[in-house]
Amino acid sequence: MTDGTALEMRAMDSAFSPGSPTEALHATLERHRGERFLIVMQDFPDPDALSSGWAFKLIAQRYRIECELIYAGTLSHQENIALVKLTNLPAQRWTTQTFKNKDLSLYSGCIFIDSQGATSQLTALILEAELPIVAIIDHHNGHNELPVEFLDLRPHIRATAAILTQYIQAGLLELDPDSPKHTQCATALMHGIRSDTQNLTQAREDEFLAAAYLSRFYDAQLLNAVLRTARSKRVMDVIERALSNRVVQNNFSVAGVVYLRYEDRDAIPQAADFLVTEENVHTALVYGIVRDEDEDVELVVGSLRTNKLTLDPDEFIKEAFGKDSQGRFFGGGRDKAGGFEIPVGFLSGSNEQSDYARLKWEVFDARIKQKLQELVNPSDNPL
Ligand SMILES: [Mn+2]
Repeated sequence: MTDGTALEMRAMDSAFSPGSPTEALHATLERHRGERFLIVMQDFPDPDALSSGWAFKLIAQRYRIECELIYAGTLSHQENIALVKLTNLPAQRWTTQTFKNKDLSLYSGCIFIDSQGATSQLTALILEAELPIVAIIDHHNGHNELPVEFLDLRPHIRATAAILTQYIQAGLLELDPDSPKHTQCATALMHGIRSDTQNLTQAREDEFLAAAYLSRFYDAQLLNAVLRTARSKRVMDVIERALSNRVVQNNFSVAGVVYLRYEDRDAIPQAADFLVTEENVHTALVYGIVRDEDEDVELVVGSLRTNKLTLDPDEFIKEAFGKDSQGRFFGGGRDKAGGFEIPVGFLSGSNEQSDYARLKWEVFDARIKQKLQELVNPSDNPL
């Protein structure tokens, strides 16, 4: 593969269509040649974020820009762990403590990919450290409020991996079919597109064209290996709890799964994925209290899945749960999926088996059902 010489880059300048995001990104990276960036993903990065972040890192390398691809939470879905391990994806966990211990003077900027900063615990620290935000590339709804040099927000695109593939295709990175790293990254991008479009069933032209391009470089066997990873026993236990606790009313299936370990929080969306497959159910909402023993905090985490075309998960979650004291919504969504997080705050802590823990769960469980009541059943029967 050829690397980015100054001469080649000058040739690239004229190659991008004027005014295109590719041209603007190229100009931005050119201005920062030789610097170091942090690519910040959401706390619980999914395949779309992981693959897009990696692709960005490879693109930036052509401008002699070194990037660390980081997340503050955990890789909690067995498929995400498999993706990272099997493709050698260079993601690193930086907790808020890790971040505070780092020498930030090494970095001249940060990049948000597949998010606009709202889903990372690191964002507040980044703003505090006055680390400039160089780029935001995302496909979620909402408008960005952070000062940023390069912004590419495309809510009509179903996967950020399709946006990154378009940059690559437009010439920001030449994929070499003989490079194992490129093959692995193309496979990760394919997985990112697949996973944000429900196996391409929600894909539109942009995603199909991106997948068609990646099909020349990806490794189908490797992708299969990632997809074959099995659910852990603890995830199965949460799904079992969701099944037995579910209440179905007006085609909504609502289930509280009580307490979960932090590493298992991805069991919640997986349980919602499962509940929405029941006959006569169009929308499933699963929630539980996630305990982070390291930081000694608890969060109520919920996931919504819907097949109902007229239900907008973003609106639904915002209307049901509202905002926190700082005016930020507890959650939101995109097509067919949404989620929320409510800090337990002062009530956090205690032994899971105690009466106090049971009471606390009952309070949150009742409150969530109360909040959902009006939306699920306007005629006002208790759930
Ligand atoms: Mn995404």
